Amino acid sequence: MVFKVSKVSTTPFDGQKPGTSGLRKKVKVFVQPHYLQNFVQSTFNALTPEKVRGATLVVSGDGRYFSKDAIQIIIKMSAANGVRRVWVGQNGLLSTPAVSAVIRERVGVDGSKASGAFILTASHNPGGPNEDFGIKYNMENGGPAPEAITDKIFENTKTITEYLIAEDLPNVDISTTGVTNFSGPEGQFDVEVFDSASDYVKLMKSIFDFELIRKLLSSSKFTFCYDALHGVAGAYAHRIFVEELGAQESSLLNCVPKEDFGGGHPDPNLTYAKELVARMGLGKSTSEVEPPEFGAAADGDADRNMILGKRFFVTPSDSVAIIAANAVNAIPYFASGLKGVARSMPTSAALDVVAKHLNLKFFEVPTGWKFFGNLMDAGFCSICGEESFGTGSDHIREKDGIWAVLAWLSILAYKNKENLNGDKLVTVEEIVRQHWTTYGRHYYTRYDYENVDAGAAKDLMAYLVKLQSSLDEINSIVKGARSDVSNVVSADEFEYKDPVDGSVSKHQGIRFLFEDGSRLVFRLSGTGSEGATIRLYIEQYEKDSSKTGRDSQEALAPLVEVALKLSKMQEFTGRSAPTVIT
Ligand code: VG1
Ligand code: CO
Repeated sequence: MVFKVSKVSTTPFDGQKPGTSGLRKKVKVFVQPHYLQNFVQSTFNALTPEKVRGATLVVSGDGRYFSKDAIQIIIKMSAANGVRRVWVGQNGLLSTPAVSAVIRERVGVDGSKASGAFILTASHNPGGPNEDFGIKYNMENGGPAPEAITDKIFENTKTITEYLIAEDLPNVDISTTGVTNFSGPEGQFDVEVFDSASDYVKLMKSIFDFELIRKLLSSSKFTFCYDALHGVAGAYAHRIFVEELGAQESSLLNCVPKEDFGGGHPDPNLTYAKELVARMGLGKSTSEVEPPEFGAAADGDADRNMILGKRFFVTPSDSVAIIAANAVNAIPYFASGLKGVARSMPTSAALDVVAKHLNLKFFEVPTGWKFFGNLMDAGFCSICGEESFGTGSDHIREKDGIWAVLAWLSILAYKNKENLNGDKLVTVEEIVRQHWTTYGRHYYTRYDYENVDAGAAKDLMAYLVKLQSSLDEINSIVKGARSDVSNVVSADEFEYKDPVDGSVSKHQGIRFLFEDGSRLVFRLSGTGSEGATIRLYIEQYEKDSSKTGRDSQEALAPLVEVALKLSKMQEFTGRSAPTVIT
């Protein structure tokens, strides 16, 4: 039977603008007739024809509610748009980093290679019928579509009048691996369902010394815990940590992927990863049981990571700096040296200090992983990170949660190489404190005001931009709030010119830079699905090694006070406290 291609008339929906990482909306919005279809067709129309006709596309995601229906719709639309084959991870599951790896590495039995992917995820946002769904398109290099493409997609969504779909194509069983062949008016169309983990596991084994990590994990002195928060990381955790590296089954928490993430918020931070935080001895209740030496968590689509030691939290900004400082020795993939390092603007300058010490190329880009891709493709950057629990390298073009855990395990394994039978292992905390002693410490915190009235958030930002025209006025507010805080020496909106393609991204965050190197940054989130989220990033550098051991909220209290006064946070938002502090 030859499937038929139908042209379906449609009208545009408002607000289909991809944010920091794709289009994210409530499921209720996505299930409206034509809503997903409009976005998918607008994406096809934004690509050059050879990236669609005859192409191989990957479609999968973090398994959240509505994914299974969305996959069938995208398969039917791909068939109708002349795509040659669609690759789907078993049960529709592929982590965001695994999608990137599949695009870059996987070769089909007939030699085919993928040229792009629809990733179905809203990442760290909750899932379920009343929660969020999301979709984003990744390109041939395995990275998120750049702004030139996402802008085009958005323009197309505003004028769309019809989409193509093969309505009579039967649903494909995505629960079992194998190839299903179909015949269309223009020839063959195949759907291949494949194992979600194999390509990714193979890539990890080519990067890290699994033997060395295995020795660490099998040492009786080392204890480990990994929390997937019911996200897609669970589809990889057992294979990698238990089967490959010999960790105990009991080290895995919440590693069964669920459509609603067990009703939780799959965001690996101190607020939402409650169970792990308690197990690691960081919660308020002190448990009888000795916490593990090392703990980590992932977000819904497994591109984020949180790293914890026993009763110790590693800030993501420190984490990327520490990985960069140790990579050449501890990780075989980097043995011949780093090409350079990069961070997003609001991420602390801990990485800058390492780059300087090691004489590495260094880049500061706007928030969002898409900005790292060009640097990596051009060979300028090996390791990069964001303060928002994102860390990764040029092995793919997405941040990579499990990679970050393996990087930390590699550092621990390397530092304890000669020590596995000794008295005591070198701990996560010791590695971090040693790093601060060598490089100084960047005290860092982020305040999130979630679901604030969108108009109020806009007004607050506009007020700050206006305030930036007068340093005198700024400093009189600063000094009025706290006389012990240094002067603001520059205030601007971050603007980035891509050194590879020259493209310019404006309005990427409002910065206040202080004489002593402290920074305050304000920006609006681009990943929320309702209202607005204001993010306030606060950072202070301490070089004196006798002062690097303070509690960070205490050390930052004066700057926090200044930030709240400067922005009139409570006045604009009505909030006396943030929703989340990290
Ligand atoms: C947030 C983070 C940003 C990250 C983005 C996507 O964006 O701040 O650093 O790249 O999420 O991460 P925003 O615009 O809300 O601040 V993920 O794991 O949600 O794909
Ligand atoms: Co994510």
